[in-house]
Amino acid sequence: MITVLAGGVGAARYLAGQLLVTPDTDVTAVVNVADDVELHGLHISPDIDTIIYTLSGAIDTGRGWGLADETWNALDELRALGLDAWFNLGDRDIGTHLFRTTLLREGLSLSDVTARLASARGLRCRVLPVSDQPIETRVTLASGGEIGFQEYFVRLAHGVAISRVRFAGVDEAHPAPAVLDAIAAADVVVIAPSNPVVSIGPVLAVDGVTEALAARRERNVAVSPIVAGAALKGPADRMLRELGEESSVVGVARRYREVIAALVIDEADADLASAVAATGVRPVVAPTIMSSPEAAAELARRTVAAVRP
Ligand code: FO1
Repeated sequence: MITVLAGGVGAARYLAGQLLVTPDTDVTAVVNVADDVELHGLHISPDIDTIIYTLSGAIDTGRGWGLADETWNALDELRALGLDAWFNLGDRDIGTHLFRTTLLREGLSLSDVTARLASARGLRCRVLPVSDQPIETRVTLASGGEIGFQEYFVRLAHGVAISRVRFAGVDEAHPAPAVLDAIAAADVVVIAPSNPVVSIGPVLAVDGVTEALAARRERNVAVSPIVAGAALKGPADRMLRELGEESSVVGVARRYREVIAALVIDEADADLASAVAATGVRPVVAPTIMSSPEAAAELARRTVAAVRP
């Protein structure tokens, strides 16, 4: 089994590649839930939905989130009624959030709801929230004040400097059922090329996850989301720098070195391979830009091969 620790868009692309080279039923995604947000009475789980929509082919490929062929009537009505609807929810996407919110209110766990969403969209791989308890990424702005992740990422378009990130609720959160077993039983655990701070960070922060990974470090590998010092999408590079870390493959290796034996870095960073090795993590140089499904499949094949027993 291949277990993939995942955030949003980058992880979804990687997982789509993994499913081209591994039987679906042999793949488990353990997904960040700290991007989740309650808006307009709806429980929204962006990273879970991005993965399920991408793997089922329903994703809007231009945006990388939400559903294709969307309409925005409900949101237009909200705005016409005077609500500041800054988080764009398409009419079909709202169906997903109504489904999730209804079942959660009936007492189902986030894991159960996610399993039903995944199977309803025909997925045969497992999609596990890292925890069924609420965890919320809170971002402190360098200019002062603390806001929720989606306010930072969407309402402010992550165009502001931050000074701190914390995961509210993580101390009370437990790994969701099957998560620790999905880590222990995996032939290989892959940390997908997601934002190390706010996508993978919350996953590693859940009680028992880092320990479970460290216990089998030799069979764990990460794919750097940073190429030539920059993130391919989103604010990962700036967040690392603003938090005083290095926005490079070396900075990523330092973050993950307790839980991975190898880090896949792009050919653009081949000159940093020895600096990565100096952190105690084995560098694996390979093309990491997933410009096509075939490129993602080849990346997944080489990533797993880097530590496959
Ligand atoms: N990202 C945006 O940049 N703007 C949006 O309006 C937006 C709405 C949205 C709605 C549902 C959903 O599942 C994701 C959405 N995202 C949006 C992406 C979301 O902010 C993710 O958390 C990021 O992609 C980071 O993982």
